[in-house]
Amino acid sequence: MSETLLKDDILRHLTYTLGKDPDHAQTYDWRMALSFAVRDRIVESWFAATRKTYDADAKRVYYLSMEFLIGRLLEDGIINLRLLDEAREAFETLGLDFQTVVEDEPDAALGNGGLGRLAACFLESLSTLGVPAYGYGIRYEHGLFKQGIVGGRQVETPETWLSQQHAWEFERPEVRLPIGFGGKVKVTGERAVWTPAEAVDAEGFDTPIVGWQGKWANTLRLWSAKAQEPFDLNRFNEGAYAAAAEPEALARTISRVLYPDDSTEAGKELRLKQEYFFTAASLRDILRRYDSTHNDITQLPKRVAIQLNDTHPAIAGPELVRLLHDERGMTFDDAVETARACLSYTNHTLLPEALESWGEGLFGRLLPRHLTLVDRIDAAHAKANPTRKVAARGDGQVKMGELSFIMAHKVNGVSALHTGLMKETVFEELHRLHLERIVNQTNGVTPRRWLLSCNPRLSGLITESIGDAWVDDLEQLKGLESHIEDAAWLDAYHAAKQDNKAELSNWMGQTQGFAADPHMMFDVQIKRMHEYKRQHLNILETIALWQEIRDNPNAGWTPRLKLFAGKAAPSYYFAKDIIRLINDVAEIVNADPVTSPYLKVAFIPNYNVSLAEKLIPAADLSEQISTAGKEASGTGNMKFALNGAPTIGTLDGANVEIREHVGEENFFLFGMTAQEVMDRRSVADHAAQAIAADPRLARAVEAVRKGTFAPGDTDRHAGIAYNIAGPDYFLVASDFSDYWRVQREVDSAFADEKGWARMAALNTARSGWFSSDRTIKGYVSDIWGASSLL
Ligand code: 9GP
Repeated sequence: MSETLLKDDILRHLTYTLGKDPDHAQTYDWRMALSFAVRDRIVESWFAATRKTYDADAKRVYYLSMEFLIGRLLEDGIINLRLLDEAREAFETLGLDFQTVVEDEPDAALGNGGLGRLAACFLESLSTLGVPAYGYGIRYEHGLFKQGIVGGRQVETPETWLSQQHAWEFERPEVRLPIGFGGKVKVTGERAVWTPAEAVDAEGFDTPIVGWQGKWANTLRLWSAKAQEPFDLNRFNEGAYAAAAEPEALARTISRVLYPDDSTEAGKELRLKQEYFFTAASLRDILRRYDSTHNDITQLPKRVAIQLNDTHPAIAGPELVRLLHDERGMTFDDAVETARACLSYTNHTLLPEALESWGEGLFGRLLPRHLTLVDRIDAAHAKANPTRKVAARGDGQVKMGELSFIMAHKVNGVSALHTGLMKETVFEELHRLHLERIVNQTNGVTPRRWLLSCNPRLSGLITESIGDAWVDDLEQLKGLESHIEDAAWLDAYHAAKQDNKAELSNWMGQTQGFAADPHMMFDVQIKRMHEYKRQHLNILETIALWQEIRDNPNAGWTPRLKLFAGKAAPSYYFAKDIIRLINDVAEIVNADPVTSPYLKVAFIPNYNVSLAEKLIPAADLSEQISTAGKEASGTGNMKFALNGAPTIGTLDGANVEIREHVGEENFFLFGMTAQEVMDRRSVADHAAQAIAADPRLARAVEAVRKGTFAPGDTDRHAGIAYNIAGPDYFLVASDFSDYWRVQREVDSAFADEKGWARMAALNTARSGWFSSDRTIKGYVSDIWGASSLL
């Protein structure tokens, strides 16, 4: 570890790296100077880790993911290197506010939600555990869009995290790999030569990811698309300036935006190009690294484990076969076996719209060689297994779920329930053929970011009570249970939550023009906006509650603040309508003098990792209310439980395991099970029946239908009301009554301050199993066959 003082290094970087006189430096300059000073210290363990990996000729894990939702890195680095006190002190003596500097960092929002955030937690845990690993993804110029709320509606603008220099990355101009598309395939005998029609270069940018206590650092390598010929000078000289720049602009398009809207043909093509682009670049990089110290390619699986995060990198199967067979001369069968021994695949959803498939036309046009390889992979699979029913190609489509399954030696789900459902539904036939292939690895979250860093009050109390070994051994939180019966300790636990709530409330007052009373229950639902996550169930219950309080204001209501945050995909209109309904309800409800002391509603715009870090420590109640069978796992649910917010939730995803761990008396369960959901769907008029049976629900739906929350535009929310009363695929109406009933149990439980604090503390004490360190250990032993070098 560096011998110099952090403060001296900050000043040195300010002067010599940023060229700024301290007297004129702005927040940005100080933040960059601090980041460079911290980065220097990370680089030391990064190099040491790389050397150790080479010396040990260790197996490396390669995590291929379209998304890495890393958020900010400065505080992560400071916390993991245990520099917090020194950094604070340095800024104090410089007369600057440390928190302002840290919060100046833009979020790296290279992901949509859970899948991307999981990838980020996994990288941190891999480093904490000292497992040699690389994350591979795309260096999007624009991450997930910025969400504004205008007139209650979501408005999207581009996110610009790279408009300032990104402090953490190292550009690798020497790592520039050509990636081709389209063109012709010439087959000679067994082998084929593919001559692409167009090509772009993939340039690597490396970010070191440091683990707890700086003992190890792994690399996140993100690919940026560059034109091979940056500029057409002849056309420029002809005066065709736009045309001269076109090749450059077209090439850059590939890494310009996270998840371009793929509702159009052009959008689909771009998406497939992105997937092939980063997967092909990563595989070539992996083989290059392997070749630098090995000369027997058949031994590849001993040194290389490649994890496919969802189906986005599924093209890795045929691409690796192509590299091994066409380019390295392995027989086709050996190439498939070798590729399969390296590859494994995580499924993150059972929703049909998220299981990718590509039309053969598009696929064959962009990747002609791969299309024939998919057919050969299918044929070999069918020959080896008594089936013709499942194949990666069929009905004019290339099915990436099937392809990933067939090309992986292990396939995993992300919670026990989800893994079971995978076996019974989407992969039923394949599972029957390969009984050992599907395994479960329940998700987890890194305690460094999701407790130690985001919740200093609670983590301070924990460390005072049981020491700090919990930080990388989270099951030690169990040691808190013996403190819970101590009234003074429980008061301290409760006070930490109250202070977090007061802090959030101040922040909301300053930034949202709305400061909530911290004595209200902070009831929080923050996640992507989606019908299956049922934010509309929550807002419907809010409406019913408002109506009931108005009817009877003196019934002793437990004051609640309903907090929402989340982004809707730009072309997902129903989800956007739900955002508008929430905002419209907030406007009416918050202005109602009768209900105001008991009920407030807020939608906080632009949900991202940093906002989650603010909201979760201040939450009293965690809303995890998806239709059972639809949420593969959830990871927000784990963060809330860990930070002492009991869950109101369905038996879905990892909620099931959270309930088992924290105890059923510390979890508010409601709603149908996954099996009951399936049965209920076959009842004609299920929604109408549910509405007829519950006058409270009928009244709330009617208020939405007739435009109570959109005076002057009374049809505005009719679509939502018709959906709930009609098709209601996600069974909002059918689960409403039970949700209402359990919410009232929550009211009474919260009114008992001590009882609630106890329940919250037990959630913290019993959530240690949900550390991503535990999850990674599972992948290491059951899937990757890698090991820790610490
Ligand atoms: O929807 C799942 C979420 O339940 C899970 O926690 C997360 C990480 O495994 O993945 C999400 N899936 C996706 O984002 C897309 O498949």
